[in-house]
Amino acid sequence: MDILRNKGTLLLLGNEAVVRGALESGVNVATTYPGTPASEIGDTFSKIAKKAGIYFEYSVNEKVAVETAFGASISGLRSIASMKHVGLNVSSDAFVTMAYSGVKCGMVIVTADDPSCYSSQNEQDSRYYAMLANLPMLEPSTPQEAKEMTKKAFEISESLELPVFLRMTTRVSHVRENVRLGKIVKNNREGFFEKDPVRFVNVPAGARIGHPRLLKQMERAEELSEKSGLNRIIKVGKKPKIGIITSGVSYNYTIDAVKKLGVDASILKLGIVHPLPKKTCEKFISSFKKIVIVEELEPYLETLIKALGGKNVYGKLTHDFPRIFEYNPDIVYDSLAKILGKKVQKKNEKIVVPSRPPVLCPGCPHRATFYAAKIASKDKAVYATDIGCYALGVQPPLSTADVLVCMGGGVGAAGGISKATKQKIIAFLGDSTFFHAGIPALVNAVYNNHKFVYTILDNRTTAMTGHQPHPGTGITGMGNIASNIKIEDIVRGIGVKFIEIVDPYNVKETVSEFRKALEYDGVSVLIARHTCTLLEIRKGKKKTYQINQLKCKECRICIDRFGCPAFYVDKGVHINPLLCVGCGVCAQICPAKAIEVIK
Ligand SMILES: Cc1ncc(C[n+]2csc(CCOP(=O)(O)OP(=O)(O)O)c2C)c(N)n1
Repeated sequence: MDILRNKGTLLLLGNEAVVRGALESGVNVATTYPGTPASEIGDTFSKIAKKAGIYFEYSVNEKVAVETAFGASISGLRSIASMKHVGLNVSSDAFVTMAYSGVKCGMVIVTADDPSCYSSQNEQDSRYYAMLANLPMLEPSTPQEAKEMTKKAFEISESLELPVFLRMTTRVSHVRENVRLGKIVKNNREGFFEKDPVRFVNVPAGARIGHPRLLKQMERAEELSEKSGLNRIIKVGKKPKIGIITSGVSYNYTIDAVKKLGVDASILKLGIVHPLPKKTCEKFISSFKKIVIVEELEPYLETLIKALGGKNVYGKLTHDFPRIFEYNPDIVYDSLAKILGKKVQKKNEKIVVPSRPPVLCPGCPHRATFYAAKIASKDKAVYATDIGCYALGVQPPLSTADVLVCMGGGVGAAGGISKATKQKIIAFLGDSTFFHAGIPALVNAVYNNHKFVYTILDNRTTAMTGHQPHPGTGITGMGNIASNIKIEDIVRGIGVKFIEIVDPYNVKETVSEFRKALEYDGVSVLIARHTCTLLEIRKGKKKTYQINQLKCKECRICIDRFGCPAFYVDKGVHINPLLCVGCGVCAQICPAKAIEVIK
């Protein structure tokens, strides 16, 4: 609860600093759908919402998160919606039109981009969404700036009556800094929605009024950007010979590299990346013979600067900087050194460490479900999977991932495969993903008579992103008890005729139900329900298993087919008691019955 402290400094993650910035702005409503690198924004709000006197929710998906925040804003309360970059895709249908209506009270949409795809299915550059929707976007470089820019974003949003984006990236979200605190603004206002259908009802006639209004506001946004003080010029050395334009985390690498290289340079650090302060940029680029653009991901600034007449622009389009993956101080130093005709750094010998791909935890119920699916289908099925812990089934020995796109994409693709082929198909998606994006695909599959097994891996939580609740869990983001929405009721309501609920820890039953589901002529739904092991073991471990070496025949099914990381080989197969959670699934699959409970 330290984040509610009123004075001094506090060591904050970039994401926590965003929350603090919102609290110092008198935010009333915060929404999110979790996703790395943005998750800590929602999780921090969830911890403090009651004490801070604000409303917070884990919405069912990002689109609903943005819509909920919008509803609050047009009712006169400040609101913030946070998500990861791919979540911005999900919410985009909503905010592109919200830009036409505009908002009333400050509304901030936080997107956290993930260069290098550390925990994502792509590394898209969200700055283009600001261009697409024609909305302002701010980009901080540090946690302190993240706090200040969140406040600024609320002010700009309110002054332009437009939603405003705050773009974070992994390194800004997840770095910690001692952040100077301001005063928390408590705001117990009650909102009131004043009807204004011409503005808020985007039928074509309304939208045609909204679009020119937006363009006008964005002209004001550009003037505001010029005067905001968020776009700064930092001079290094006495006689700068090159001009560098940068933003976000790239600024930190740039300033370090410039100092280390000992060059005199002028750095235009853009805090508002949309709309660009054109006059400032034009003046800056006309002052230097060489302009270097340092930015992660796409050549967004580079293209815009060239469009403003920038000549001798060095960046990604000239292949001076990489176009993919996250930057770091070495990449920026070496790229700048090459452009300036200086020596690149001598590389330290690379330390080779064994690769350790993420794996499903010992006792993970998903592993047991995958094992049963493979046995039942004789491993001949096409496995359409989705985003969640179960995506880790891609690793051998399970190898239960043949196609993965986006949340809800696996079950959608399964339908297409079933129409194109006669193959058996098993699709997997988690309970949180079911609520987020899995329901429309199920409706589609039932209505259009697709044929596949729609498996819901129901571990009673959103495990991958940190165990956030969802509508099936019976608890809200405020920590209140809610009546949980039963997945099976939804499935039944959609008209699915084959529905079975199994406990994947019961191998025999799960295999048997998969067999029946695979034979069913239509969409069969199997709900594999068992609470996430990490949540279960927090309540205490019940058993530990060991291998009776006298009975073990070293067939290694437990390792080569089941693949639980608690097994290891050291003159025979053993179970590491520190890793074993006592699920007992391995004891059921061992043909020699050699796996026994430690008494
Ligand atoms: C559009 C979008 N939003 C958020 C995420 C981040 N994310 C990755 S997996 C996941 C959900 C995982 O929960 P669940 O489906 O229940 O599976 P579990 O991890 O619990 O097995 C989320 C929210 C994402 N990848 N895409």
